[in-house]
Amino acid sequence: MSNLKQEILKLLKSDRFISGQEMADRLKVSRTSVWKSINGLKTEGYSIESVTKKGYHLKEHPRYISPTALKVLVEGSSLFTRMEYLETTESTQIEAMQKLESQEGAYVVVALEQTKGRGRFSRPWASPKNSGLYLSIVLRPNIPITEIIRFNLFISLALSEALDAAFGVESGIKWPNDIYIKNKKVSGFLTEVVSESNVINAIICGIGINIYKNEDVTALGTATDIESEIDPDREIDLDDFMKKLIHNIEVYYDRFINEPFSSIREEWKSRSIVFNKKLKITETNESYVAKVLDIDSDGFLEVLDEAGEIRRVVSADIEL
Ligand code: BT5
Repeated sequence: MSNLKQEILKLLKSDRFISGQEMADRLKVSRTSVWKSINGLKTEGYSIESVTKKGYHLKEHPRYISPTALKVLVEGSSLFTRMEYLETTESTQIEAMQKLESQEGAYVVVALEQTKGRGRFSRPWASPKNSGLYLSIVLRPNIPITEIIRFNLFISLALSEALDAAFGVESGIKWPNDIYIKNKKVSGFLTEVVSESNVINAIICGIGINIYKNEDVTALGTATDIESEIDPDREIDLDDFMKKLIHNIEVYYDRFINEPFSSIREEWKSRSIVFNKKLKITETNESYVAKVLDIDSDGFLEVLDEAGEIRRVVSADIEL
């Protein structure tokens, strides 16, 4: 049998109240083992209450993702073979890259804190302890490196939809790699690639999501977090969000491998927040103001600049 804590967590999540005896009977273990596992889950942050004559129940969700929850996710995953859990690290991107040789297949590295979290172009990503989710996913698609733009489009949809489903918010995609709620950035991702002869060996996609309010993040002025945006009557359940995110990544990764961008283009456009606005666009050495007209079948933006010229934008920063 898999780890007892995982099985007990599953039972606690499926029933409103469940007695220690019932858990012991269902899992064919002693009540002492059940009790020890419950204590283990409490140490991981689960608030488990025992009510006389009713049994145990999950009172509050932990403010951070737990190692046991990750193990439950790997068990049910059709894609990921391992999920590594770290209390703290410089960057999950670095951790994920260091494991490329020793770890086969697709895997995930999750941290509760990053001391040197980074965004694109080595910009910093504020990653305070127990305030956000910081993870890197490793995938090995074996396709031409030029496909990476399309990958970002599929992943942004997976992320935005998971946020909305788990937290009841209305997030939007800011091309190429940001997720916004009401004009503020709640999440960003960074896609790095290891390739040989223009074929991808591995994609290392790092995702950062602001969950709880934190001064380091609020101080940026352009950022928000789920706690500030969620309906106050609704609970933040990180295990549920991770489950939905991993599921969406599995679904959209499969679609990315098998389908063209056109199959998600309308869905993607309906979530995009860059269309028909005048925005400042910064490409490598040039900044200009332009209106975003459309996104083509390759995932490049078509923009109309102030001189009336239509440009095709491959990689850029966009200011709203
Ligand atoms: C990104 O870069 O948005 C990609 C962020 C990826 C972070 C994840 S966390 C797990 C994994 N491990 C890592 O080390 N990184 C990945 P970019 O588009 O370059 O945005 C960076 C800019 O966003 C910064 O220059 C700040 O202005 C702003 N920023 C920094 N921290 C932020 C935060 N927590 N929330 C919102 N905005 C932030």
